[in-house]
Amino acid sequence: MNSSGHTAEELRLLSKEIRADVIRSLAEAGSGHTGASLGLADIFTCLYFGVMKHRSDDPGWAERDRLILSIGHVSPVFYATMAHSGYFSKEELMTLRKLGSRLQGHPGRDHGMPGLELSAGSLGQGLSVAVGMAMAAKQDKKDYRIYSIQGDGELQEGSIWEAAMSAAHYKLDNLTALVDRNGMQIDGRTEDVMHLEPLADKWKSFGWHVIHCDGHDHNEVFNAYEEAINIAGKPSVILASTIMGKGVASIEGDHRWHGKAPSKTEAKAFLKELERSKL
Ligand SMILES: Cc1ncc(C[n+]2csc(CCOP(=O)(O)OP(=O)(O)O)c2C)c(N)n1
Repeated sequence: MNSSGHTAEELRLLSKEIRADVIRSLAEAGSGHTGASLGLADIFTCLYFGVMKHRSDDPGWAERDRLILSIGHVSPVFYATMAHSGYFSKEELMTLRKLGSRLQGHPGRDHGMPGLELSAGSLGQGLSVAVGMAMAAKQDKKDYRIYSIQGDGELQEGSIWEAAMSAAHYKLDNLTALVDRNGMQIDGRTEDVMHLEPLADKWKSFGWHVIHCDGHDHNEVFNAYEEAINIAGKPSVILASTIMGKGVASIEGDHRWHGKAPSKTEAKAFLKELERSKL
């Protein structure tokens, strides 16, 4: 048992099932982003099944923690986790990217999806929104926390660093950002496209508390969030090492799966690989 109240085995199976739903829903949609969606399954499991205060039967609960998913393209893992949390049925996952569905390729509040804080897809905007929400919580003397998720390629957007600067200036210790440090972006390795290292030093120099974790180890992820919650006077960022495509060995670490969905035949093979994986 860990801080989530779930056993390690329960969390392991949950993340695996979320990955399977990511594969199934993407194959049904025929398009979408597979790589980082699979890579983020363990982190989403921890957020929705332990870290965040939220109520699937009351998505607008005023005291809820807010998740700002800046990288809207990983919607398949977001939706699959929300379905497992009870926000909507697992059957609805099969409407991903269909006309009229609440579950659009990039999450949109206009489509009526419950529990969605921000319409997202245009990279670089989420951290600024998270900063605004964290400031509002402080002004209103509310205890809820703000969690944001950034892609590592997304950090090449200048607006991220304006937001980082202001979060430190306003001492937003109710804000925890997480960077999905899979080392990949749409065109290849982040370090080849526009290098980010030394990444921890960059965040530290902007006044943030920096935490490292293995983004596929549930305990490490829980510990990282707990450390962040206990830091006073500054915002925290978790640099989570992940592997794009994690769980499907044949595509792990392959940036060509950043924005591609499996065909129905590939999906069958992926599900078998997932079943065989040591996850
Ligand atoms: C402002 C903006 N520019 C470009 C894109 C297109 N785009 C979508 S995802 C992506 C790569 C982002 O890399 P990263 O954040 O590392 O995500 P990952 O490859 O890990 O999924 C790009 C360039 C976008 N959505 N928004």
